[in-house]
Amino acid sequence: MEKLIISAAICGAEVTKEHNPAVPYTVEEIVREAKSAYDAGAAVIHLHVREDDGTPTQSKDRFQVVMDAILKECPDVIIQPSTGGAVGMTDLERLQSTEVVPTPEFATLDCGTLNFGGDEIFINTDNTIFNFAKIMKERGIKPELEVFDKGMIDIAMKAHRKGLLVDPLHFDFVLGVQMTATLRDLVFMAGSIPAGSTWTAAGIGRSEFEIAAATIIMGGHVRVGFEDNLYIEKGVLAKSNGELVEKVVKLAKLLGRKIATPSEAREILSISK
Ligand code: KMH
Ligand code: ZN
Repeated sequence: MEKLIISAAICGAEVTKEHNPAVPYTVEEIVREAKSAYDAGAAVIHLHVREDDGTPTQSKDRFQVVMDAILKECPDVIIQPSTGGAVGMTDLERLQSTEVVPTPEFATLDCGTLNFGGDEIFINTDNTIFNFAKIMKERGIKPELEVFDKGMIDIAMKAHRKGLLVDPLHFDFVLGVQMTATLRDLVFMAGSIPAGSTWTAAGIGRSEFEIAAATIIMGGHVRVGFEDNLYIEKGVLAKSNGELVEKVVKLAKLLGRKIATPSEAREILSISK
């Protein structure tokens, strides 16, 4: 089976130090978490950035500083900036993370609007999605198609029919926000994407490692990290993103899957550096 790409969503925009004191805010803290994940076996860092007080930001300058600092410590890692940002940000704010130099090789593209808990709605209209896809295509950025339910796969395929996405596609199934995170959901999502596509799955909260184990067996790729889950096991906070990645590496070893280096991940994802 293809080697396993581990993505680490190290920071997110919603979790705070009140949830887990190891959630990173400052540049130094974000670099510390990126390095712990990379050293443990992550090939991809899914990146959000914060102000020093923890406020999420999509500031181009902040992304530039953080990305430069991560690359000093993890020179070959694939950094995947978020274009989702935080609920309520404008499209222009969100797109700033794609304006850093050099242009990112990979970035998220959220493929639909969803309920984000309480009164929060994460808005991604068709025009937003098509515009983000067009800009990423023009800039040569590979989109990771973030799909929180099956309808979002269908919206991504609309963008594909418009010529806004380049094959092979790469999806990230984010399970446990809008749709549930059962094995049936995972099998349904994996069976709903075009042949030849690659996929990652992220199980939110307590489903993280169950979804990871199933994904390893099914031949997909795995995302873990504080953005998705703060616990290493029931009731025990993870000390670092590295600890979460280590657990996936152990699962992969048990299940007979080797871990992809960043350069192997680029090959699997058809990303040219
Ligand atoms: N923070 C969420 C509103 C992404 O990174 O593209 C959006 C999100 C998805 O995290
Ligand atoms: Zn994110």
